[in-house]
Amino acid sequence: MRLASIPTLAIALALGGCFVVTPGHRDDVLNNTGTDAGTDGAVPPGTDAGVDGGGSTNLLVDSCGDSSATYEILRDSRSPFIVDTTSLVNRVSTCGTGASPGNDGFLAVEVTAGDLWHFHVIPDPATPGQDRDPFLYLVLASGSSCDTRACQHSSNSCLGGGDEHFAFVAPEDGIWYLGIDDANPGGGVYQIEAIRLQCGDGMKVHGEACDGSATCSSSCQEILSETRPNEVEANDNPIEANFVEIPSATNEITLSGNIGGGTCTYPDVFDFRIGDDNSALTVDILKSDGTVCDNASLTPFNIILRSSAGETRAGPMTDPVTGCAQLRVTGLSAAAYYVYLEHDAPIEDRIVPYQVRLRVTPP
Ligand SMILES: [Ca+2]
Ligand SMILES: [Ca+2]
Ligand SMILES: [Ca+2]
Repeated sequence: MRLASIPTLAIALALGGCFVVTPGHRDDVLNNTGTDAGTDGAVPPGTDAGVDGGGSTNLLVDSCGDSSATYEILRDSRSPFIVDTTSLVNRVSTCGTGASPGNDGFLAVEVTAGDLWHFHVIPDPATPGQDRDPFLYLVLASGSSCDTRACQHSSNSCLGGGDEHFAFVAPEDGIWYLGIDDANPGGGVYQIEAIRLQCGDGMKVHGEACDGSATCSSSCQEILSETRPNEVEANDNPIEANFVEIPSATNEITLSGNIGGGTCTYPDVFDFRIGDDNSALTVDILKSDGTVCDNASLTPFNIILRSSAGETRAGPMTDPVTGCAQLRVTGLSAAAYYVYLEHDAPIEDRIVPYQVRLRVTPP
């Protein structure tokens, strides 16, 4: 996937929050606790190993764009490292819809247009007694200045001490700062993993749905089809969305999946193509017997249609009689689209199984 526009960034950021972390992911991090990621060998936590051999330069800077500070700029993947914001100050108290009274530290990342990056941040499990709730956002540096009032695309998808993830597509060459913030006041110690995704190298890394397997698309998305209709998690952002092949014979497909069951608001994201201008799309949630949802309790989530540029095209909608989430759209152009199943608050008490039917009606 090579996308190079501001709206593209918006989609990846706004919707590229955290996803379900498998035990494997977590082990990868914990096994590296307290060690530096650099390829040049171990140095103390919180300091830079630096592939440049530059010694103990900080990775985190107190004030983004501070030209008097010495810090390393990330240009490639970095396996887990530790940062500490306890001696920093609170600079950004709100970003997007969320409050972020915690201290702020900034991680500088120099990107090339089209790069896919994924950041994984967790409160350091080796630091006991922390009351941390990681909150992430992005700030673009303009020359040497960096205006935190322009913070964008905050991510606080998980309550409490849960992991946060941040995925984005670089819209242009430049330096961006990832704000490491917190929904609780004060500072903390966090583990950060930074991954520059390289789709097509045959190696699946954290933040990539797949790479090179038989069911993997050329954009490193798991392919769903009539014969493979079950969602493959993690599929909670546009980069890792499931790619849906809608059969041309019937122009419809029914997928199944699960949502909820935790303290995070992970959506399920499905990427698909509409082949003809002026097509219509309906999306319905089905009951286990294949009939359309007739009770709103079956859909404790919304259905949203977004363009590949991240703009909301339709939704949320509900059936006026049953209250079930649904989608009815006409006049769609031939293009790529995403269907999101998303909820505003975590569905903590249960995992909600669903069947979702996408039906395209060509002109
Ligand atoms: Ca803050
Ligand atoms: Ca790869
Ligand atoms: Ca799911």
